[in-house]
Parts: sequence; C-alpha cells; structure tokens
Amino acid sequence: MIVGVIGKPNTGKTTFFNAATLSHAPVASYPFTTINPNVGIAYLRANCVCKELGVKDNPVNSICVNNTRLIPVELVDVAGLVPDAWKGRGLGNKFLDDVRRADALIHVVDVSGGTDEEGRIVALGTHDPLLDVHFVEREFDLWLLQILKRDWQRISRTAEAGTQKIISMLAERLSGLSIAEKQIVESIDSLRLIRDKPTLWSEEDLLRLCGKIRQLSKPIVIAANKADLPTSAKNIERLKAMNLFVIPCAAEAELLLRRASEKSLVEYLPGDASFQIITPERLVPEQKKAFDLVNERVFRSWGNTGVQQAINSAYFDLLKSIVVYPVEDEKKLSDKVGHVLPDAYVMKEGSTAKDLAYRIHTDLGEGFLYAIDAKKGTRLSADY
Ligand SMILES: Nc1nc2c(ncn2[C@@H]2O[C@H](COP(=O)(O)OP(=O)(O)OP(=O)(O)O)[C@@H](O)[C@H]2O)c(=O)[nH]1
Ligand SMILES: [Mg+2]
Repeated sequence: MIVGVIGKPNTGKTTFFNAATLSHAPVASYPFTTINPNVGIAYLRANCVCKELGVKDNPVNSICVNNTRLIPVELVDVAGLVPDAWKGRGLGNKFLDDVRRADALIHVVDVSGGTDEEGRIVALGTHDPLLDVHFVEREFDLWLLQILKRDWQRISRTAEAGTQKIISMLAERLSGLSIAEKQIVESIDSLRLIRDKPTLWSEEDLLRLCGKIRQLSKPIVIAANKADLPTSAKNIERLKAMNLFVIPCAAEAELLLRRASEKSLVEYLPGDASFQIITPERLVPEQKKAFDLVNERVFRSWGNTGVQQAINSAYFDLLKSIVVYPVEDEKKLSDKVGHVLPDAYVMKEGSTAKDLAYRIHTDLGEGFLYAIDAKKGTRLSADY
C-alpha cells in the first residue's frame, strides 16, 4: 500500500514528507518547489504485541521503541496542484500521474489561510482553506473523467452489444491507477447506473461515477497544516464541521523535533504528545526559543504535531489496515535464527491466513496447509 501527499503548492507537503521520512527534499516558500515526486519510507506507529506477550523482541523489518512498533510504509510527495490542472495548467497532469498508484491520500491543506489557490503568499487568514478541499477532489474527478471519456463511445457500445462487460472494460481503462474492480462495481451500483445500458449514462453520471470511484479507491485524510499560526484554529473548527477526517498538523514542528532527536538533542518518538530536551546546556538561545514555541503553539494547542497521526489515520481509518506479526516458531515467537517477533506486516483488514502466507513468500502461499494462532496455539484455516 502506498500513501500520496497531495495539495495545492506551498502548503507544506514536502515539509510533511521530510519530517515523516527524515529526508532532505527541497522546501521553499514559493509554489512549485517540488516538480518530480519524492518517494520515501515513513513509519506507521502501533502498540507492539511484545508487551501483551511479555517478551523482549529483536525486530528485523521494523523498529520497537518502548513497546511501540514503527513499521515502514511507502510515502510519495508530489508537485502542487492548481485549479484546472486536469486540463494541463501548472504542472498539470503530472501531479495526477505521480499519485496514480496511491491507495490513500493525505491532503496537506494550509489552514492558516496565508496562501491563495495557486499557493502564492497572501496575508494570513485571507484565503479560505475550505475551498482547497473541494478543488482538489474536483481536479481528481475531472482527471478520471478525462481518462474514461477518451474511449467512452466505443466502450459503452461494445458493452451494450454484449461483447465484453462494462465492468471489465472500465477496469482495463483505469488499470495502473490502483483501482480495484470491486470498487468500480460498488460505484456503479451505488449510483444505480444500469450496467447493461452504459450508452444511456450522461456526462453528469460519468462525473459522479468518477467521484465515487475516487472516494473508494483514493480516500483522503486532511492534514490541516500550519496549525501553529494564529489564524489556523478557526479554520480547523470549520473543516472539522465538514464531516471529513481532519488532523491538525504542524509539519515544520515535527521536522524540527525529528532532526533534533536524530542529533540526540531531544527525546521524542513521532506521534508523542510531548518531548524532552536531553541536554539543555547544549542549546543555543535560538534553539531554546524554537522548542518553547513548539510547546506553546503546537503541543499545548493541539496535543501533538499531527504528522504521525495523519499517517496512522491514512492506514488505519482509511485503508482499514491491521498489523500482523508472523513468526516461524510459534513457541519461541521467532524466526529461524531466533529473532523474536522479527516482522510486522501491514495488511488490509479482511486479509486471510493464506494472504499472509503469500505476502511472506509465494512458496508458502502455494504450499499452504494451515496457520497457527500463536497466542492461543490453535490451527487456522486458509480463509481465516
Ligand atoms: N508556519 C508553518 N509553516 C510551514 C509548516 N510546514 C511548512 N511550512 C512552510 O511552508 C512553505 C512551503 O513548504 P513546502 O514543504 O516546500 O511546501 P510544498 O507544499 O511542498 O510546496 P510545493 O512543492 O511548491 O508545492 C515553507 O516556507 C515551509 O517552511 C508548518 O507546519 N507551519
Ligand atoms: Mg514540495
């Protein structure tokens, strides 16, 4: 599973990405700093099962810090999106092409209202960030519509002639966009479009269909960024009233803490509700002031920086992921060389024991007999 970081220019997408992946991609206070996508490894934060099982683990594919498991996941930061990008404005379709493989999206919104719809700096509080939420969804839908319409006459006629089913043709048209056939089926049925009569579907129907497919295949969590600025609180309340997943976020603060933690200046695990300065005597006055500001404007106001929370929300709320800890030896809870709880895998809710076997190795999936629930010691069938 891949999560994409999207939004109009200059909202802090790359700052968010750098904080989450500890990368050094260029950040600047003008639009279109990012042109080519940045791909990196972020971490999902979960309570590690080591505590419940009362064992000391030696993770291999992930990290365990004080009973918290950090599991690597892929994150993609892309170019900013401007109105009419689907027609090629700004960097146009490039943005959309770069997130086509994403399974969920983190929409980084500048909630301070300090950047206009194209990402240019304006007086704080003068742009309405609610507009940004809608326009990004619309760009996506229009982009999908453009792809569908390219061949619509032929597709709809062929389907009606009965040569090939509409579902499989649409799936083919949208292939490579990480859209599952069952999401297409669900979208068509939920809009009550008649499958056998696609020539009767209007342009309006097709646009609604694209919207539905987008909601199912690229669900969005809003990272309400720049929450540290004075004009942000009011807008965050308004966004929350819209019935969306909204996470107040301060990407710059998270980046400061992650870098400081790398240098052992502070003790801080991404997602924590506070941080501790390890060596106050090593801080110069500017650093001390920066940490004080983070405490005051981020932790005291919002409880955390929101970066980890947005990533967790994308995986757990949107993608309904679960964390699985496969082991080879169910008694020792280890792999064959004795690492206890070596791996943590992120899988979709509803995955089966056999899916897990395939995920570990194709041979294991093909030769699957049964799995064992290591907690209970009971055998589990392939479809458990
Ligand atoms: N106050 C505040 N500023 C932030 C925060 N996060 C990012 N910024 C600033 O926002 C500006 C844009 O940051 P980028 O990360 O380059 O934004 P982007 O969305 O990747 O921009 P493009 O690549 O041009 O689309 C920079 O000046 C950052 O310092 C934040 O949490 N708070
Ligand atoms: Mg950028």
